[in-house]
Amino acid sequence: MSNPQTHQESILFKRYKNNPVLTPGMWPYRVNSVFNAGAIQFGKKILLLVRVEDMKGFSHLCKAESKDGFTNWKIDTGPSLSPKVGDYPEEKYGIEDPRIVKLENDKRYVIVYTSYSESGPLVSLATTEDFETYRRYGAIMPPDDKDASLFPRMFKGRWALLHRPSPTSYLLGANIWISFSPDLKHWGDHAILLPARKGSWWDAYKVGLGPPPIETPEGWLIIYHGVKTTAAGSLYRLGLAMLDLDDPCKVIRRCEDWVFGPNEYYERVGDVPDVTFPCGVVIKGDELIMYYGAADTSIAIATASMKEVLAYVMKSK
Ligand code: BMA
Repeated sequence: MSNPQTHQESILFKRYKNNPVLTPGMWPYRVNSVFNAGAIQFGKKILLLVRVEDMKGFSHLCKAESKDGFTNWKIDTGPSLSPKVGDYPEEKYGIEDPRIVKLENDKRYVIVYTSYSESGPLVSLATTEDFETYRRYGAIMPPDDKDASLFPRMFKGRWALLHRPSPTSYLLGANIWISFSPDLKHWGDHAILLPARKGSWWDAYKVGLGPPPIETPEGWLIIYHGVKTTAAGSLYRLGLAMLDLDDPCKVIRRCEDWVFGPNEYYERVGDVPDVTFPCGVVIKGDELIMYYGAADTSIAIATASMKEVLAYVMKSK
């Protein structure tokens, strides 16, 4: 039977023909699922820090590298970054959903990830230069908070972080916030940046950042997920926004329509059905390569032309 939703396919993003590219069966050790990977160009390779859920249900991060970013993945033979509960008790139930940025004029890569603490999910930060050894900064936002990424450079002498605190009441909306820090450790000047819409919108009541902000001539391109709650469960789809290049507190565009969502079998069926959840992109020339978790089970790729994406975003309101 052909997929009844195929006519709703986005024109901007195209799925890679051999999706999904990374599946639990490919792992060198026994795992439940592999999804929501951070991505970065590292030397000549594309490096993913993959969220791996073990057979207990806890997540850690595992490195996978590929020369072309699509094929021949070399996967670490064990966990690359595991919860370190003795020193960081907030990592008790695992670490999840990393977003990686390379700092400008700096050797460091910053990884912002979700730690699953006894009091719920929160935001943690670590740095690395080589993806072998990591320096942890610990919890930088208290629970409940997730879907966070740093910007790769400072604004007026301060680092900026996007993240998504969750309010106690669903109807108040889980919105994307921005916060600032002089040292990556102490954060303040918290403000709502991109609120969830309300009512029947595709991104009503819950939104969260996808990959790190992407620097473009038009501004910081934001790919975010919106969650629509239905009688049958949640639908995780993607939308686009643009922030001012010099002042990321200013949202200059926000598209109305979602641009990518669950459609193929591997996105619709899995541990959590109907989820497309990117945590990383790599830009090569005009090609935007987006790595997304599919149904919280495997990792897939969709590509887009940066030129087309920018034209689409800038012609919206
Ligand atoms: C979100 C996050 C993601 C997950 C998604 C769908 O809240 O926890 O890690 O992919 O739910 O289950």
